[in-house]
Amino acid sequence: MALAERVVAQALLLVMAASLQLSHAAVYKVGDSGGWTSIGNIDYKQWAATKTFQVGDIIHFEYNAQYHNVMRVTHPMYRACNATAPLATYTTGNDTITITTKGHHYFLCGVPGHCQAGQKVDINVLRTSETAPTPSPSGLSPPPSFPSVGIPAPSPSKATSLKASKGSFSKLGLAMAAFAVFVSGLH
Ligand SMILES: [Cu+2]
Repeated sequence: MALAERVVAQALLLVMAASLQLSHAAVYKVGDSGGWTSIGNIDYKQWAATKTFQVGDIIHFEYNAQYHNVMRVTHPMYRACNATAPLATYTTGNDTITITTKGHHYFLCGVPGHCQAGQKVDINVLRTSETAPTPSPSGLSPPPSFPSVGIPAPSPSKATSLKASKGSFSKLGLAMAAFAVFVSGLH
């Protein structure tokens, strides 16, 4: 395969993998029907605790932009309700933020007193959470192998994870088939 074609094909595969990942994305409205507010003592810690956030998920902040805003801050700023130097500020009243990395994402309302009143949320994407497989930049890596020798009968949880992985592989296979068609079309 010529280098140019290889690059194009790999780029295409990456786009496909990304779109597969997007199809798994969920939209979470912060506070659910209560939205993003300092009134009513909404427990955003409790709200976040009931969710399993994953990379690619969309966090939706809905609020009256006259009275509130959204600021992404560091952990120390979050703990101290310090809104003086946010990493990012959102002010439309209808903000959607796509989570692109694992770990904690801290948000608070920068209006004085609101964070202290509880208008702050920690979106934690667990590092162990399952994500869609993505090809490595150097080409296709072989699928991870599962230990099959010397282990007792699979536990229900193991059976579930195997099933999920098979599903992901068949999707990847579909993408690869489409990519093969694309490459043969180049000739
Ligand atoms: Cu506020």
